[in-house]
Parts: sequence; C-alpha cells; structure tokens
Amino acid sequence: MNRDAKIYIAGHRGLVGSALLRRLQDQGYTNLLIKGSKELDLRRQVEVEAFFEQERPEYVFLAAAKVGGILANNTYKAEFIYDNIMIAANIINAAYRSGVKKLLNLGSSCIYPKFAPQPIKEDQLLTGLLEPTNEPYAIAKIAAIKLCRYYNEQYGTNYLSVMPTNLYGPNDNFNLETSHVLPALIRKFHDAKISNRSSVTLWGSGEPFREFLYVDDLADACFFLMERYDYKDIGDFVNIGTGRDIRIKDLALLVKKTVSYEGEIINDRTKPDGTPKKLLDVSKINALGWTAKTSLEEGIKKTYDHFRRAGA
Ligand code: GFB
Repeated sequence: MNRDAKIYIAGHRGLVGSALLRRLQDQGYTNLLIKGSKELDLRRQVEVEAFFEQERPEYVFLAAAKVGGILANNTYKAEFIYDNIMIAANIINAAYRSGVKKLLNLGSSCIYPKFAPQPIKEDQLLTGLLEPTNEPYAIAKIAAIKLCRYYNEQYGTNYLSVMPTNLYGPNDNFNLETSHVLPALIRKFHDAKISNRSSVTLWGSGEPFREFLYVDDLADACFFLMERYDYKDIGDFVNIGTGRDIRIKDLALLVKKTVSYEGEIINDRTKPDGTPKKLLDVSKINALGWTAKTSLEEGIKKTYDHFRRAGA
C-alpha cells in the first residue's frame, strides 16, 4: 500500500479499528478515510453504496461490527445477527461495485464449533454445532467469510479474512454488562479497590479457558497480511492468536495482582460459561512469518495503565 493510498477503516472508533488507525498513522499513511456511525449507518445499503461511489477507497479494513461479551451476545441475538450480516454484506458488495483493490475482513474465533478439537485449525469451520451464546454473531461472521470467498471466486476480487482470538487492549469496552471478560475484570477489580469493597464477582465457574491477543498485535498482523499477501496466498481465512490460553479463574488472579486488589473473588454461577475452550492453532500465520509479541502480563499492565489514564 502506497503511503498516500486511500484507506477506509470501517469501525475506526472500536477496539480493533482504533488500533488499526494507530498503526497506519504510525506507519505514515496520510490518506485515511474514517466515518462516524452518526455520519454513515453501515446497515443501510444505499448509504454505504453512495459513500463508496463518492470516496472510492483503494483499501478497506472491515473492522466495524456490533460486538460484545457473552451476556450481550446471549441477550441481543437478533441485533447481533442482523447488524453484523448487514454491515458485512453492504461493505463487501459496495467494495466490489466501486473497485476496491484489497479488503481485509475481521472475523472472530467464535465461528468454530463449540467442541472443536484443540488447538482449532482453520479447516474445523462448519464441522459441528456452534456455541449457543454467540451463534448469531458467529453466523454473521461466517457469512462474511463466505461473501469474501465467493466474490473472490466469481469476480476475481482480493478480499482476505482473519479470525482473531479474544482481543483486549486500549480503548476497549469497559461496560460491565456488554464487555468481554478481560476489560470487565480490570474495571471490577479497579472499582472494588478504590471503593474498598471486600469482594469481586466472577461470572460462571471460572473453569473455561480463553486465549487473549493484545489488540495492537492484531493490528500488526492485519497490516502485515495486507502488505504482503493476497487471497491466493492465504485462502479463505487465517487464525490470529498467541497459541496459549489461560483458565478464567487464573486470569482473574492475574488481573487482581496487576490492579493490586486484596479482596475475595466470588463466582456467580447464574452467568454462562460459554465455550469450554477455544485455543486457536496459529501455525498458518506463524508459517507466513508473523507471531504475537505482547505477553498477557504485559498486555494487561498496558491496558490497565491506559484505563486509568483515560478515566474510563
Ligand atoms: O469474554 P467473554 O464475555 O466472551 O467471556 P466469550 C469469557 C468467559 O469469561 C466466560 C467469563 O466463561 C464468562 O463467563 N467471565 C467471568 C466473564 N467474569 C466475566 C465478566 O465479568 N464479564 C464477562 N463478559 N465474562 C465471546 C463471544 O465469547 O468471544 C463474542 O460472545 C466474541 O461473540 C468473543 O466471539 C471473541 O469468549 O465467552
């Protein structure tokens, strides 16, 4: 991508989009196209087509989505499936109609079957039933992968898809009802510490395992792929992760230590555990020459520092 190439980052205010924006700005890209959700409703096909017609970006990072943790996914199922299908279908089709050179579509590790053999390889897609708590989101993300694949096959487009593991980092969502586990634990331990509360509640049993990738590492991987590889090199999609996971209850202890909280941890078993384990096989992305750099300890420290500075 030339430094003056016109690059559209869909979802630039979100966790992933803002990390992509940081990375591209750091690399000296000056012609970055960003639109707030108030200015452009990506669920409206006519608005999206008019935007692409008018702006004609050369490259697109499709990081816009309705996202959330296990409770949000399990509560707003219709919104998660509708919004995410519309966003992906509108952007991918408008990219084709306006001649976008290359698009990178952000997926999620929840596309895989609940009980896929671990670590999960890319070829496990659609080999079993999905985790019910995030089936709507997963179906929408699978549809986006297939849209890219079939546009590439029929129209000769060059649309890549990446499947990151659970992400965290600066500018995450720290709302306790809709967030993912890591930002939720940072907020819970921090608030309990400053309010001198005797305990923090952990949802579920704490027994599931999760893999966590620091979001700036994901942005680095997306930039790496967009720069060096085409659809013909990587196929339908590629997993992006660290290759290591941690039990939720041990994650809680790690965040507790980072925040220096002294109180108790109590389990709320009325909340769902979700998938027992979803460790990604990252041999494909590693073979392409990319590996994650940020350790979980370091990433949590950086995220907590940013959280305190931002006064989130
Ligand atoms: O991060 P999380 O909400 O999403 O939950 P998933 C991960 C695990 O952490 C679950 C537990 O077992 C939760 O029960 N957990 C413990 C908590 N305490 C908390 C808490 O305070 N808040 C939250 N949120 N969880 C998501 C999908 O699944 O993974 C999304 O729902 C997306 O669609 C994302 O795919 C990557 O990892 O279970």
